[in-house]
Parts: sequence; structure tokens; C-alpha cells
Amino acid sequence: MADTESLLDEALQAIEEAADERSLDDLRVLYLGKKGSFTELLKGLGKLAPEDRPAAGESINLAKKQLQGAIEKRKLTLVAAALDAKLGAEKIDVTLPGRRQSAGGLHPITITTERIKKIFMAAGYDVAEGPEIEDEYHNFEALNIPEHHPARAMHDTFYVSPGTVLRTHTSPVQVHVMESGEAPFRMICPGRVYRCDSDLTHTPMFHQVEGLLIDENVSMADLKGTVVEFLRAFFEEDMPVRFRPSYFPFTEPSAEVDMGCVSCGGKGCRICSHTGWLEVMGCGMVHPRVLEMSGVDTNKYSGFAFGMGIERLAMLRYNVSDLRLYFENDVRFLRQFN
Ligand code: 2NL
Repeated sequence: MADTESLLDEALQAIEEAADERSLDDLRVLYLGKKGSFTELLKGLGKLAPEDRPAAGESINLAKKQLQGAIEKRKLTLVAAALDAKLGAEKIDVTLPGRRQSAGGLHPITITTERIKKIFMAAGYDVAEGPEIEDEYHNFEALNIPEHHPARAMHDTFYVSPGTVLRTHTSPVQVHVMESGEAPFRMICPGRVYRCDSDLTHTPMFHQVEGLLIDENVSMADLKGTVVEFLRAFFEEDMPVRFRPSYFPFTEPSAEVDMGCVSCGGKGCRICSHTGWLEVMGCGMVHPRVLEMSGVDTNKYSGFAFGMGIERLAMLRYNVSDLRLYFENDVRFLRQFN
């Protein structure tokens, strides 16, 4: 009887101190299992005098019941505590703002192209597009670029196969439009062009917009007015513009267009190589041979054309100092335009 009582006290104490369900179950096995202390006590009943056995047996069974009850009670406490701890650890702050889906946006070259298109469309120009793979006739011959002209040399042009090239400018689009339509024409042709050239200021693929206007009585004055008004609309600034004589096989006369440096206002800085001027496009009166080859009546019509690099215009407008940024797709760069 004394053994039973002290064993019960010890067991109750241990159960009360059990830290988790696992150690509680170990205690159950230790006291009530097949080889547990209380089971051993019951087995020892036989050694008692027969008249003492019923009372001893009863007190052992009573102790076992008490233990089972204590274990159940402790188990409920431990389960509740474990649940509390889990819920505490998983607590979320519902007042925190949600993670936003990032929206994406247009590439600065796309934004610039759309801006150029908008300006010319407002002046009545159509937008024409065409293939990036061209035959040599439309890329060169039709533009009065003869077989041995340096612009046709292998080092400038990507050949797809003999007689087929990646277009080196968007002029062939204008040639297609002239061939298949009737003057007058008023169009701009934006798109990707390719040149076998790669360094700090050249990438093998870049973007160009060319413009072509053909009508009766079109003069160099019309060209100058168009170019100056376009540049002032694009840069939103009334900067000076000058035309320098130049040469292109497809225009005569030809000119290169400079505008007052947007960075220093003409005083001279690193951007304009201390000249106060930035070269922004090439232009000229369309060579009569180019018009004739595409079926335009040169007795009735004349026209002007111009071409500009979109990356260069976008660099000047957004004050971007390195051309390569437009091709790396670093979101830290791209995000700044949206
Ligand atoms: C430049 C210069 C230019 C043209 C492009 C052109 C197109 C036809 C007929 C005649 Cl179909 N000309 N385009 C004319 C002059 C200059 O581009 O520096 N581009 C980046």
C-alpha cells in the first residue's frame, strides 16, 4: 500500500511536469504499459497474504484510474498549448499592404517611336511597315546605291543568302509603297534595321524612322520647314536648327541636320563634343532616278526624304549617356520610363 502511494505521487508529479505529448506518452508506458511499474505491482499481489490481496488490488486499480485521468487532463492542456504556440507563430499582420502585381510598360524605344509617329500622323503622314529581310534590289539598287558603293560592302550588310539581306535602312519600305501605289505620297516608316557594326555607339540592330513626301511642287523649303517643326515638336524646345551639305546616293541635294545642343544650349559641352551642335538626321530631295525606278512621274512630281536613328533621338530626349542601356533590358533602367 505504501509502495502504491509513493509511486502514485511520483507519477502524478512527473505527469504534471511533462513538457509535451511525446514525453507524456513515455510516462504512460513507464507506469501503465505492459512492463510498467503499476502492472508490476499487480503481478506482485500473489506474494501477499490472501486476505490482504483484495484491498491492495483495489488501491492499485484506483491509482491506475487516477493516473489515466491525470494523463488525459495533461494531454488536453498540452494540445491546447501547442495549438496556441502554432497560431502565435503563424500570426499575420492583416493591416500590411498587399504585394502588388507589377504592371510592365513600354520600352523607351517604343515610347519614342510612338511619339515620332504621333507628330507626323498629326501632319497627315501615313505609317508604313515592311519586311526586315529584303532583296538587294529594294535595299540598294532601287535607292541608287550601285554595286560597288561602300555602303554595300560585306562589312556593313548582313547577308541572309546571296541576293538577300537584312535591311540596312527602312527605305525599301518606301520603295514598295511607291511601286504599288500612286503619287502623291506622305509616309513615315519606322522599324528595325541591321548593320554589321558593333562598338560603343553602334549596335548590330537599331531603329530608324524614315520619312518620304512626294507631291507636285515640293521644294527644299518644304523639307526644311518639316524637319525644323518636327524637331521642335519632338524636343519641345525652340532650339536653332542648321542644314549642312552632305551626300547620299538616294537624294540630291542632300543635307545633314544639326540642332542646338539640348544639354548646354549651344555653349559647348561633352554631349556635343564642345561644338554646341548635335547631328540628328540626314535628308534631301529624292533623287529623280529613285523616283523613276519606282514608277513615279518626275515631270509631275518631286519629293523630299529624311532618316533618323531612334536610339540617338531617345538618348538626347531622355539624357541617356550609353546606347547599350537600350539593349540590356535592366528593369532598373526600363522602370524609369513608365
Ligand atoms: C540618315 C539618313 C536618310 C533617306 C534617308 C530616302 C528614302 C527614299 C528615297 C530617298 Cl525611298 N531617301 N531616305 C534620305 C536621306 C537621308 O537617312 O542619317 N539616317 C539615319
